[in-house]
Amino acid sequence: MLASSPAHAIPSALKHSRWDIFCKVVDNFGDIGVCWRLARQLAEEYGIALRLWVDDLALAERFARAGHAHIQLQHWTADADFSQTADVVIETFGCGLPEAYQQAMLGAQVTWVNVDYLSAERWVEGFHAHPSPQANGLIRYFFYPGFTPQTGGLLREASLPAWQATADWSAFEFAPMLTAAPQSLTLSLFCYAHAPLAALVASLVHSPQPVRVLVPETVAPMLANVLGVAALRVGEQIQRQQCTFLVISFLSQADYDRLLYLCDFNFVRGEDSWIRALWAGKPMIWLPYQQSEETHLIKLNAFLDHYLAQADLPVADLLRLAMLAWARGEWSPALWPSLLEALPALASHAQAFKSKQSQQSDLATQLVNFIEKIY
Ligand code: TRH
Repeated sequence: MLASSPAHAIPSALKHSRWDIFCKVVDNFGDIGVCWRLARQLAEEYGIALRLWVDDLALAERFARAGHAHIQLQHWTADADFSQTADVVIETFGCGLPEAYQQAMLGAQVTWVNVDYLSAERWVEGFHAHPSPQANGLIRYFFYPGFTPQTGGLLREASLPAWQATADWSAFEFAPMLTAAPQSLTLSLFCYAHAPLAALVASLVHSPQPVRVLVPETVAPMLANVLGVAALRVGEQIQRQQCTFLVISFLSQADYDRLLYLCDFNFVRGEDSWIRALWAGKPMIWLPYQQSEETHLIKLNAFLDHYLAQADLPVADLLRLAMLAWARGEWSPALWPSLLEALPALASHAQAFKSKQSQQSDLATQLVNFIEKIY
């Protein structure tokens, strides 16, 4: 079943294929954030009409908002009807497929691909695009996102350059507050509870240049804690010397993408906002999702090796120092003034990385081409 006027010609073999995506929300927003973004791109660029099965339907509806003509949200519950399989099923982050669905697959011709977590680690290249025969006879393929040609690429919509060319703050409800202090740098702050937020806040309060920090409402409780106030509501502004904090509502994915692009500096986390900050082409600090045995630091160093490969040494040293400090909870007061002083060099590095990484075929395109081959 095809959606109308797709941007790409879907391979003829897949022309009438029906697709299912399965998403299990572990925590936070990234599982559904990545799945919703992938589903939107497949629908809008390839005209694929698909069902997105999600266990946390309420969270999915928060992303889907008014919904999407070619994406049917399905509530993944134990007693859901899995008798009608799709032709292509995309499992995400190794969430597994319902037993009943797999049983139904045995009697049908279904292509099963697991799109896993993003990592810059080298081992990903050895596992990408390999089949994994299952005990029940089904074949599951592993598809690993990544930064190199030997991986499945990164999510990047074809419309990115076009919407970035026209992006501005006017549509944001808090826009008037931004025009009030045009000389301030605008930062976005999306982090986890384990971030050394008190240390960062202290360095921003004493910033050599005035800064304004846009704080998503989900991060506001952490900031309230650091500032010693009971609570912070959406729309609330708090000034501490050189720094003005502004609490903003949870935005649509498209608006949050635009915000990252319009900010001067972004603190991001997890997986989806990490990549969106890279496509924003602005200086950024990434906080990986915390894992046991410091696996997240291995992931961070692997990313830094890739992100800084072409960077001038001072830029590379400073960004590695800052991102490791942020991830280790060791943010020192000198870091923010150093980042501020190096901002022009950080900005040109971010732009250079964005244009180089944009040459890689995007994940959805590689996924469609891969599925055409194994279909
Ligand atoms: O929310 P996260 O921490 O999600 C995490 C990661 O995905 C991590 O890899 C995974 O293991 C864990 O979940 C279970 O960070 P992430 O990946 O950036 O996802 C946030 C999503 O929320 C992303 O799609 C952007 C979106 N978002 C909005 O749509 N509006 C907003 O206002 C904000 C702040 C985020």
